[in-house]
Amino acid sequence: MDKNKTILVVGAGGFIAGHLIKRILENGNKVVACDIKPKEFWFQDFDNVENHYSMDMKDISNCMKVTNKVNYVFNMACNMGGMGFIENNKAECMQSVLINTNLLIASKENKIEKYFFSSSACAYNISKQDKVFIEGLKEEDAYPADPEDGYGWEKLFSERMCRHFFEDYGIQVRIARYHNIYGPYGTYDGGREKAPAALCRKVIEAKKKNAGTIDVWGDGNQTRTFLYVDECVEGTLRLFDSNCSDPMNIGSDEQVSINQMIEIIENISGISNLKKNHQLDKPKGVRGRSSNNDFAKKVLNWSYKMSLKEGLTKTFKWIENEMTREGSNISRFTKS
Ligand code: GDC
Repeated sequence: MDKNKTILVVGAGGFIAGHLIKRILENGNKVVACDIKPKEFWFQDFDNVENHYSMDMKDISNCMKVTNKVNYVFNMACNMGGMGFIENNKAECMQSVLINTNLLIASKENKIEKYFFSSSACAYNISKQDKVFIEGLKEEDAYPADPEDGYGWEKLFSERMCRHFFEDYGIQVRIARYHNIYGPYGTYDGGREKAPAALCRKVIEAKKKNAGTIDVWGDGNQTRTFLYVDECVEGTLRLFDSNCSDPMNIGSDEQVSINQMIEIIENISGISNLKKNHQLDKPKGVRGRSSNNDFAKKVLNWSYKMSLKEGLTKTFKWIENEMTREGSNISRFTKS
């Protein structure tokens, strides 16, 4: 990444964006950061950044203001969460389309050089994910369109909007489809947390209370691939530097069932044989999901390196520390 470029990160108070800003600052770039959340709810907050707290990017005048003085835009902003959130807040999720639309229009007006959009594996056709073990999803498997209801439709539509801004106006776009990114400085409680953080928290709570049982959504046989956040940032920056304007998977191919992931977390925690209370009425999402990473390997000459066990160990330690830390502000991680 050219050090002389000034970079706008939208959704800067969020999980992935916080890690991204850290890397961009290490590279020596100037950063402008904004988020709808007030200061106290940002996961990471860096001093040497022009921060805009409580700034709603659904409002085009805000988009115009912050794109005015930057070269590159990273749109990491959306109203989102794990299955517990996106299955019950479809209208909320779909309104994120305003962020991407207004930011693209403002980027065009202010002649932004390159625009990144953070899409999701939820953009994939759900009928291709109805078995426990599936072949990794290739980029073309998003069509014919039948994505996750609400959240996935917004992501697929916004991807397409990027494509047309590229085709019609020549804006350089880069689009990543993230596959369940996890790690420290992310939500682990309050309703928006995804499975890795939620299950770390539940195991930590069970250990603390000597409970012996944890609640698990679904039968636990559903599968996913998970990617550690540092790997995600690396893949994102490589994609950004590439010439690829098509959507690209940024994920791992270490496909595990939720039950297998719990076993890994139990090992990390030092306890074993927790009983699982499988809650079949809770949000489950697709039955099986896995990322095919051939396109990223070919175009970026890149693949993830960190095993799920290693990534979960780091995540577990961070969550455990947050849960036991004096003065830990749990609400920081739960605010919408
Ligand atoms: O929430 P999530 O990580 O989202 O859930 C994965 C699986 O883990 C689901 O089948 C869920 O039922 C199961 N699960 C079991 N127990 C729990 O306590 C729990 N909490 C949670 N959250 N899940 C539990 C996600 C989207 C994201 C993002 C990624 C991209 O879908 O929610 O917004 O876009 O996909 O890959 P998941 O993987 O279905």
